[in-house]
Amino acid sequence: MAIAGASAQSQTYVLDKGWEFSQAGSNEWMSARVPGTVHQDLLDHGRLPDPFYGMNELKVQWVEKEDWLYRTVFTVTADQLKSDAAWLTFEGLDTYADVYLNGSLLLKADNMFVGHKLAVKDVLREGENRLMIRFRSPVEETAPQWDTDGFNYPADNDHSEKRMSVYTRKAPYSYGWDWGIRLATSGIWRPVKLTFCNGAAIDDFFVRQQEVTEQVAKVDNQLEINNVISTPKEAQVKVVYAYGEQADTLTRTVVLQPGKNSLSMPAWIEKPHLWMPNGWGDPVLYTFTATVSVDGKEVASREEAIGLRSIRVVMEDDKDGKSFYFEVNGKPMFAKGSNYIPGDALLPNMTGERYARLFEDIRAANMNMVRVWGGGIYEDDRFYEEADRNGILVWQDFIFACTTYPHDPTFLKRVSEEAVYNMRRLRNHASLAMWCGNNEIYEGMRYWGWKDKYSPVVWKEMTEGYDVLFRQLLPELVAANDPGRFYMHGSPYEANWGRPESWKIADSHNWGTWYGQKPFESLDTEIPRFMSEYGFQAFPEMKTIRMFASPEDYELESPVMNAHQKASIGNFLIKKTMALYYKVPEKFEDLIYAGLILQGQGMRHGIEAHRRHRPYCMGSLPWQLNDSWPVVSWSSIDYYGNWKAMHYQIRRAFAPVLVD
Ligand code: BMA
Repeated sequence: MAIAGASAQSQTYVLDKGWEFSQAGSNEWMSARVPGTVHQDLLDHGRLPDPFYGMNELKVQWVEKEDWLYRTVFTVTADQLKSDAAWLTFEGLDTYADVYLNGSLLLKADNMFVGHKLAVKDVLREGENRLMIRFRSPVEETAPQWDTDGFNYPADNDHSEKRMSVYTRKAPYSYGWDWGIRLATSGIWRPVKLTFCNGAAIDDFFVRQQEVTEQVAKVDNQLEINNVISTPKEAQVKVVYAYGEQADTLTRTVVLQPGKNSLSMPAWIEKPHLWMPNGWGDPVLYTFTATVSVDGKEVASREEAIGLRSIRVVMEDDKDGKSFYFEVNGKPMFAKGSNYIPGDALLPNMTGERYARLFEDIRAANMNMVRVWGGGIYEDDRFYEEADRNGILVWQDFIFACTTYPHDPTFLKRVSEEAVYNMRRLRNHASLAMWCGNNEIYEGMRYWGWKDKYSPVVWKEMTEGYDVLFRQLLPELVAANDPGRFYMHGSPYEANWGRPESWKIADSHNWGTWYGQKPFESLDTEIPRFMSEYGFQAFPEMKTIRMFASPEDYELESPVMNAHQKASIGNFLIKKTMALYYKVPEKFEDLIYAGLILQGQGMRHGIEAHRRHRPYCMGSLPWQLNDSWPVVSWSSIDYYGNWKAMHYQIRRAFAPVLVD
C-alpha cells in the first residue's frame, strides 16, 4: 500500500489495506479484513460455515486451537522518513500476538484490552515495509497455566473442559456464556495506524471536571505534550472551548523539554450549558480543542467533545440500610436502563451504524443508563460517543465476571495496564458515570458453593485474590487515573437475591423470577435500593429463528434449538412461569409468541414496582438489553435489532410519567 504525501505537520494513516492471513504452517495466504478476526476472514473465503446457523458452532471450534499469521506491506517515502518521529499504533490485538516490522520484533502483546503505540522511526525503510503479526492460540498459550495450577477455576460459563479463559485478558463471553456462542477469536480487532510526527504531539488531553454547578464549571485542561525533537523548544499552547456561538480561549507559552511535558490549564466557565441525561434536557456537548504551535506553525491539535455535568453516586448508610443512587447535576436520578453485552460475537462486525441504532433504541425506550457488563469488553469509542450524544449514563464494569481470577504478578501487571489504558481512553466522556470492579464475583464467592468445592489453601488464594484485585489495585488505579469517578468493588455490592435482609444494601441482582421460579408479583415486594439485574428469557421472534433454523427444527428441544438455548433449564423455566399466567400453547410458533408477551409483561411489572418505590429504590436495569448472536435469551432486542415485546413494554414502563 502506498502512503500519500509528506507534510511538515503530523500525518496519520490507517493501515487497513493489503492485509493477508494464513494458518501458521500452511503458507497459504488469503486476503484479510483489518480490523477483523480470523473467523470473519475464514468466513469470507468460504473456509468456515456460518457459525450462527444450526449447530455450526461445533464445526468452528478448531479455529481457536491454531496459530494465525497476518501480514501487509506498506510504502514509506524519503520525505516521511525525515519526520522527527514515527509511531505504529495498534488499538487492539486479540490477544497473544508477536508483531514484527521489517524483521524486527516490535511487540509481544498479551492483552486484548490495551492499545500499543510503538516508536518505529528507526525500523522503517524508504520503499516497502513489511509488517507481520503472529497470533498464538489463546487456549494453547494458557494450557501450561491450567496444567500447573492444579485446580479448575469456577468459570462455568467457559464452555470448555479446561476453563482457561481466566488466565487471558480477553473478552470472557467469547469462551461461551449462558446466552453466548463460543467463538474464541484471534485477530487485529481494532484499527492499526501509522503516524509521522514533526515537532510535537499531544499524547493526552484530559478535561478534568473539578466542580460543575449551574453557576460555574471549573475544569482543568491537563495536557501531555511529547516534544519529539532532542532540544527544548518554545511553544504556544492554546485551548479553545466552544459551544454554539460562544468560544473562549486560554493560551500559554511554554518551553517544551525533550520527551513528555505535562501541562495544566485551568478554566472557569460561567453559567455553563449543562449536559443532561435523556428525559431531562439536552445532552449539551462543548468542543474543547487543544493546539500546540512552534514558530507560529501549528504542529499538533486534538479535539474533545465535553459534556459539563456533575455525577455523584450516593452510597451511604441510612435508616433503611445503604442507599445507592445517581445524582446528576445535583438532583437524584431514577436510573432507567438495561444491561448491555457485546453487540456481536465477532466484534469488528459492529459498525458505526449499529452503535447509532443501538443508542436510538436505548433512547427510544426512555432509558437514561446502560450498564456495560463485566463479561464483555471495554467498549469501542463509538459506543461512548453515542452515549454522550444521547444523554445515556454508562455504568462501566471492569472486565471480570462470575469467577475468581489469578493474582500472580504477570496477571496483575496486565490488569494494571488495561485499567490505566481504558481509563485514560474514556475519562473525558460525560456519560461515564462509574467504574465497577466486576460482575457477581463476590456473590459467587459467598453463595455459589465455591468454598466447599475447593481446598482451604485454594480458597484462601481466591479470597485474597479478590481483595488484591478489586479492593486494592483497581480502586488505587481509579483514584490515580480517573480521580473523582465513583468506584465500587463489584456488583451486586453485597445483596443476594435469596436473602431479603440484604436487599436493603446498595444494588441487587434479583434472580427470583428466573432461577428462583417465582411469579412476577414477587417483584412487588422484593424491593431493592437499586435493581442492577433481574430478568426473564424469551425466544426471539420467528423471523429471527428462521435465520438459524429450518422448519424441521421448530421444536422446543430440537438439537438446533437447544444449540441456541444455552441456559440449562431455560425452556423448563419459561414454560413453568407461562403456566402461571396463560394456557401453554402446544404449537411451537404460538409458544414463541406467548413467551415474548410473557417476558414483556413480566419485566414491565418489575419496572413499575421499582418506580412505585422511589425514592427507596432508585434504579431498574433489566437483564439484558441485547444479543451477540441469534439466541434464546433474556434480551429485549434480538441480534438483528428486532425489538422483542419486552422492549416495547420497557418503553411504556419507563415513560416520563406513568399512571399506575
Ligand atoms: C446474570 C449475568 C450473567 C448471566 C445472567 C443470566 O447475573 O451477570 O452472568 O448471563 O445472569 O444467567
